[in-house]
Amino acid sequence: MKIGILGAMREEITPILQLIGEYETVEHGKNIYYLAKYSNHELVIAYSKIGKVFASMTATTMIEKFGVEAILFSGVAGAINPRLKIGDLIFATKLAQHDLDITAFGHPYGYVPEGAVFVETDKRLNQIADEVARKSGMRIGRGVIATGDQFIADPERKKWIRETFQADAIEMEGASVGVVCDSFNIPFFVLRAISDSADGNAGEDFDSFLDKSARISGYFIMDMVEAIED
Ligand code: OS5
Repeated sequence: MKIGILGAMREEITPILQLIGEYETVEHGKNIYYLAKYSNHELVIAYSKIGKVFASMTATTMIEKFGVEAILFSGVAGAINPRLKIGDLIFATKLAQHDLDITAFGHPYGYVPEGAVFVETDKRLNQIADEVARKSGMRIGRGVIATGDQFIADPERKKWIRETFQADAIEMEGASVGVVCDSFNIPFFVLRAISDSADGNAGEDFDSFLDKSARISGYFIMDMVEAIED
């Protein structure tokens, strides 16, 4: 199978590239795509740069130019659910764009006509994640992830996102990748390891835990790649 592995920041794909060791590179649209073989699969790996626009573009390129048949997102997130602690893994069952607002027209937050508030991830990939976690004795959570072009470091905004979308974690790319994959009927999976709690300490925590949490997510994604059948 041809699988796309996407991160937003370079740090989010570095552990994956280190594990793979050998790859070719192709530059396209100011991104580098790393092509490799791993466990009977062809992989296309890239970091998009931060935010929904860059992530949408890279996901679209993976599908339209490189022909990937599934996309796995690997990276870090802020915790919204107080039960999530730094280093914990969570995958999205569904995602919403918390910064999408045409409520002036009577629509709910996160909704635009011909879209939907939530985009759902692939049930089979989510099941594989649960199986991989069970076999390796790791803990993994599942829940709602909210996406927006904002780094959340404000308890009031965090509370609003939790109450409006029942979100468990926050990041800046997942829902946009989901909208692209849903449009092209490509199964997708979003995994995040917690780097901060989206509060007043978020900036400092993020800087301290980015590398460690990115490694936790990246290693788990590669265990999943091994568990995916052709
Ligand atoms: O990709 C962005 C979203 N990521 C998940 C995340 C998150 N999202 C929203 N709110 C939170 N509390 C979150 N916690 C984790 C992480 C990432 C956040 S934006 C981080 C930007 C950090 C940075 N800015 N400049 N540099 C790093 C240095 C630099 C310079 C040149 C090239 C590359 C980096």
